[in-house]
Amino acid sequence: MAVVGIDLGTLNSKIGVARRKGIDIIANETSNRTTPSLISFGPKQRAIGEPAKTQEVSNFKNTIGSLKRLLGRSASDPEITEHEKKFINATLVDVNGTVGVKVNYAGEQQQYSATQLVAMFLGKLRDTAEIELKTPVSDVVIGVPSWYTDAQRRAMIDAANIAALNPLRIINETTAVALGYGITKSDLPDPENPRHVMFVDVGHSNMTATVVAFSKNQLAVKSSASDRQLGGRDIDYALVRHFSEEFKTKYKIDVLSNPKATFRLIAGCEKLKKVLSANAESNLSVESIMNDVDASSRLTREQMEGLIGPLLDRVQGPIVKALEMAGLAPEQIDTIELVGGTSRVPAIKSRISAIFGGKTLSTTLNQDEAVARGATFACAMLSPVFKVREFAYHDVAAYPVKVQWEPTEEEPDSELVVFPAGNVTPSTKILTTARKAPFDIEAVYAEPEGLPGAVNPWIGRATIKGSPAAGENPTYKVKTRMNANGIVSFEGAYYEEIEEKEDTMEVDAKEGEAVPKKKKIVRKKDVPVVTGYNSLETSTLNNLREQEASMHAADKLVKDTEDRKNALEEYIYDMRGKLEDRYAPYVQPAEKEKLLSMLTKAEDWLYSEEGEDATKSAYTSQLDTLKAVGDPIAFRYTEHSELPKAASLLRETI
Ligand code: ATP
Ligand code: MG
Ligand code: K
Repeated sequence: MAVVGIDLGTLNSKIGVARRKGIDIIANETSNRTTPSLISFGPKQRAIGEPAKTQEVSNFKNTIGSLKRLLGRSASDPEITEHEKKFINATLVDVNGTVGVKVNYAGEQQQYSATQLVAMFLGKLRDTAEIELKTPVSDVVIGVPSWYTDAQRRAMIDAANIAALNPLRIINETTAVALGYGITKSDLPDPENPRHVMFVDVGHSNMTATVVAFSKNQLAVKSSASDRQLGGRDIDYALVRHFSEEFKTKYKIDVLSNPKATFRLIAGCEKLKKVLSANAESNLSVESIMNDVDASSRLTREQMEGLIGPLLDRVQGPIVKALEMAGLAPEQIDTIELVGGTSRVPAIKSRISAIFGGKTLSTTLNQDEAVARGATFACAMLSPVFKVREFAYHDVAAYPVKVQWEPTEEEPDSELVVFPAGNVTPSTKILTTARKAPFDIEAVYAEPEGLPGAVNPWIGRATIKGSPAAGENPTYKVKTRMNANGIVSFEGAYYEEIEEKEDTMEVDAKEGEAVPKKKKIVRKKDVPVVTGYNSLETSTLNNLREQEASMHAADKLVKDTEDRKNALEEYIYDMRGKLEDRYAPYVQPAEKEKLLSMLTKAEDWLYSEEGEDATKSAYTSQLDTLKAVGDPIAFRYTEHSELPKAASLLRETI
C-alpha cells in the first residue's frame, strides 16, 4: 500500500511519497519535481500536466488551469467571473449548479465541472506516483487552502473519489507545512509554554498566514487568515498591464487583445519577476510577440515594487488578522517560516519582516515542497503501513457554523452557533431540543459575508425521524460534528427514555429492614436520520467515476497506439540498417531480399492514409509479421556474437 501526499497548486503541483528512509518528492515523466496544474483537451486525447503545458498557447481555448480556484464554486460567483476569469482562456459555464468549462474534446463539444477537472488532474498525479512506486496508489492526503468552505472540501473528496483515490484526509496546506516542521523537531517545549511559529505561504494565487503552537509531540493551529487574491500571478498581471501599455506606443500593438501574445508576455513577465528577486534590474524580451514584433524592455526592482504597490500594501492584512485571532502580539511569535514561490520576492519579505520589528524571517523548509511533504507525513500517520512518531495535530474552523431548526412555542430560539470561528477541530457537539418528530435541522455558515465570493452558506440538512409514544414530546439529542477535514455533518440522533425502576431490594444497615431502591435507567434510543449535503449523490459519483475511467482508458489507448506506431517505424529503419551491417553474415540473399521488400511494403503502408491513423492492433500485427522473418536472423546473430563474449566473461571471473 502506497502512502502519498498531494499539494495541488494553482500553478504547479507536487507529489510526496513515503518510503522506509523518509519522504521523497517525486519527479514526473519529464523529470520535473513539479507538474503544471493544467489540462488540455485535444482532438484525440486529453493532455494533462506537462503535455498540457506545451499546448497551453496553441490550444488555449481548450486548455484549463486554476483548477483549485474553481473547485466547489458557482459560475455566477463574482470572484469567478471578475477575478478568476482574468487568468482563464477557456469558456466557463454552469454545470449542474457549479462552475465548469466548455471545451472541444475528441471532435465534440463537452462540458466538465471543476470537480471532474480536478479528478482528471488527480488521476494524472496518481499515474505519476504509480509509475514511480510501481504499485497501485489509493490512499492519499490532499492539501487545500485553509479558507476552503465545506462545499469546496466535499468537492475535493468527490474529485478524489472520481479519480479512484481514497482521500484519508483533506488537510489545510499551512497545517501540512506545520506538521512537516514539527515532526522533525526534538526540542519542543512543554505544553504550558508552547513555541509559537507563524507560517506564511505566498503562492501563485493566494497568501495565508497561520499561527501554530508547538509543544512536545503535538501542534495546535491557533489561527489562520488569508488573502485569497494575492499571489505571484497578480504580480505577473500588474507587469503585463504595464508592458502592454508601453508596447501600445512603442510598437503600436495591443498585446491584451491577442490571447497568444498575452501568453508570451505573461511568460516573459514571470521570468522577469523571478530575476528581479535576485537582481536590481533586468531585461524583458519577448520574441515575435505579435505582428512580427520582437518586444523588449527593461525594469528595475524599484520600478516593479512601484507597479505592485497596491498588492504589497495587502501583505500585512492576513498576518495582522492571524495574530489578532490568535490573541498574540508580534513579539510573541518565536519564528516566522516562509513557504510558497512568491515569498521569494524581496519586497514581500520586507513587508512581513516589518510587522515583526524587522525580525529575520526563516526559510528552513523547502519553500516549494513543504506542503506536499507535510501532506505525505499526514498520510503516513493515517496509513497502517508506516510507523510514524506520535505527533498530534489540531486545526481550527475557518468560519462560524450554526444550526437552525423550526421554532416551537416552547423553543422560540431556533438557532445556535455550534462551531464558532477558531473552534478546535475535530469537534462533536450535541444539540438538545424538545419537540415532536419528524423535524428538520440545518447547518449553515453563520456569517455569509465572510465567505469567499458568493458561496452559498448552506452546509447540510438532517430530517430526524421516528418518534416515541404518541403525544409525548421527548428530548432529542442531535450529534453535529466538524471532522478533521473541516467538514460538517449530522452524525446521528437519539432521544432519552428515562425509567425509574425498583429493581433491587437492599437491606438498610441501620434499620435492618428491606427497602426498595429506586434506580434511574436512561436508555438512548437511536432514531433514523436522513441527511443531505453538498457532496455528489452516490449514483452521480459512480457515473462520473465510470466516465473518468473510460476517458483515462481512451487516453491510454491513444498513447499505446502511438507507441506501437513508433515501434513499427523504428523497427523498419533499424532492421534495414542492420541487414546491410551486422546481420549481413547471418542472412541468405533470398531471405534478405524477402525481408527488405517486406520492410518497404510496411513503410509504404505506414505513410499511407491508412497507416497514418490506424489502430493499435494494426500496428502490432504489421510489426509481428516483420518480426516473424526478422527475429530468426537477429537470433542467429546474437547466438554467434554473444556466446564468445559470455565465454570470455566466464573465463575472467574464474
Ligand atoms: P497556490 O499556493 O497559490 O495555489 P502554487 O502552490 O502553485 O499556488 P507556488 O508553487 O508556491 O504556487 O508558487 C508559484 C509562484 O511563485 C509563481 O507565481 C512563481 O512565478 C513564483 N515564484 C517562484 N520563484 C520565484 C522567485 N524566485 N521570485 C519571485 N517569484 C517566484
Ligand atoms: Mg501552494
Ligand atoms: K501509521
